[in-house]
Amino acid sequence: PPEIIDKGAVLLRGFAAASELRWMGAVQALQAHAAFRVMQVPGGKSMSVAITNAGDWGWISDVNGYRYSAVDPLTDKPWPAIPVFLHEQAVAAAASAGYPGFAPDACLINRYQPGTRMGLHRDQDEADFAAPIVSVSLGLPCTFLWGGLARQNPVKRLVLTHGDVLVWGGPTRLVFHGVSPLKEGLHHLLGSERWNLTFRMAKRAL
Ligand code: MD3
Ligand code: FE
Repeated sequence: PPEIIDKGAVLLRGFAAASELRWMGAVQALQAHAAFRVMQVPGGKSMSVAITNAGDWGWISDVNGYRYSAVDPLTDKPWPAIPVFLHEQAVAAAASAGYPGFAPDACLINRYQPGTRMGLHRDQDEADFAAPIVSVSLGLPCTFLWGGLARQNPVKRLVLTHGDVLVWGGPTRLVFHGVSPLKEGLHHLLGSERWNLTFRMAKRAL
């Protein structure tokens, strides 16, 4: 049964597990066209995780800031399309969490290795905050950090495991969130990695 984890935020445990091989095969194929890479952030440091994208828009970062780009800065070519099956699954997950009409035009893929993390941030580069974000976890488990609408609010912890799908929208769409450093481990399909895919409506309106 869907778990409500915050106002508007729904956790579908294991939603993607039944088709895990299709998810992983799709990501393998995508990264042959748009490689995982570590991006710089404003201030000159680098992100901890490696990322790539699929879709009409890809989220990128450099010393000048964060934005969505239609082309991969490594190749100057468009990002690969979001595979049809993944797009359908993301739309179905959103609908079952109470968000009909989800039409993602961007899929950001994060690759975690042991010790890598994602600091507290909010996703605010999208055009329409009425649209939810659908997040799919594959591989090693992680501790997801979920705070409030202000950075100083207390943070709760939630373990996300292989196949879990989190749909985050509504009044808590702009909460601060992050991921604790990945612990060493061995997943039977992904080895020592965790992959996270987030489907977004970057430029489109709900
Ligand atoms: C809550 N990714 O890519 S997924 C990100 O596991 C990101 O790689 C994390 O935060 C990861 O931006 C967390 C869960 C998630 C995704 C988007 C959200 C939670 C969210 C957007 C708003 C609020
Ligand atoms: Fe985020």
